Amino acid sequence: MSLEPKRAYKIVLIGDPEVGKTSIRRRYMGKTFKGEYLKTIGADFAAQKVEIEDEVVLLTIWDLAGQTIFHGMRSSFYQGCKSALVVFDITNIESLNNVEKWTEEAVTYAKSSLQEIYLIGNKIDLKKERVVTKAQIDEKVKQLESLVNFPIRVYETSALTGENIQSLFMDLSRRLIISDNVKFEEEIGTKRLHDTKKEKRKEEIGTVDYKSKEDLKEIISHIELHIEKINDFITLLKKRLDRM
Ligand SMILES: Nc1nc2c(ncn2[C@@H]2O[C@H](COP(=O)(O)OP(=O)(O)OP(=O)(O)O)[C@@H](O)[C@H]2O)c(=O)[nH]1
Ligand SMILES: [Mg+2]
Repeated sequence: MSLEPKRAYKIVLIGDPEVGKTSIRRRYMGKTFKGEYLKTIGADFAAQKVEIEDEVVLLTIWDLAGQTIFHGMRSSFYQGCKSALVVFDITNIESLNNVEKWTEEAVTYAKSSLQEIYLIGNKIDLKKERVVTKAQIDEKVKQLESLVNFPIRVYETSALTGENIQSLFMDLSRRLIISDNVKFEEEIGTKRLHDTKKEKRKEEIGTVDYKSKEDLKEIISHIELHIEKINDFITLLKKRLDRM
């Protein structure tokens, strides 16, 4: 397997100040956890190679400043972003209340490039201080799903212990790769259908004589062959769907 990444995906970490966006990114990059809070100025960036599904891809992870003062400059960082990780702190209900605002910001500025949104409840190591319930998270997911056209995936993490950080980024990368592959197959499928149409048109304009029984049989087997190809393609897409 070549170790050179063939594709790159841009990901943004967003959410209220102090929820742990920078800490999640640092933990994923294998850096040590920092207990003191150092607010992000504007945005931070890191790139990480990921080997998954027999492919190597490059994740570029943008960790945007949560402070209101940086709102104006944040918008330009969403361009081309495929996944948005909307982070809240499970010990701070206000940070969950604000996730809609963050989701709207991502949808507005990332536009059509955005393919998926993850809702991340961070700081799960602080069990005794937890105030956000699972029911409140489920309720929030429903609200977010009414804002966007794709399902919201939920993860609970700890940047302190590292719990669920690797699995989150692996899941996210795998979904991006699969969705890219399906798009590619759909393009091939469209081309095949287009070719079938062209063949049919040729027959209609008289390159095949319909009069004899043999000719008619040949046309039928010709069309059946195409139907077979289309059915194979449908089966392939259904398999992909089952794995999503
Ligand atoms: N206990 C615990 N503390 C955490 C966790 N993640 C982050 N923190 C702490 O929370 C504080 C804020 O973390 P940051 O990662 O800087 O927060 P941020 O979301 O990047 O903040 P801004 O850059 O201002 O938007 C720091 O003191 C971290 O040590 C976690 O999972 N558990
Ligand atoms: Mg930060």
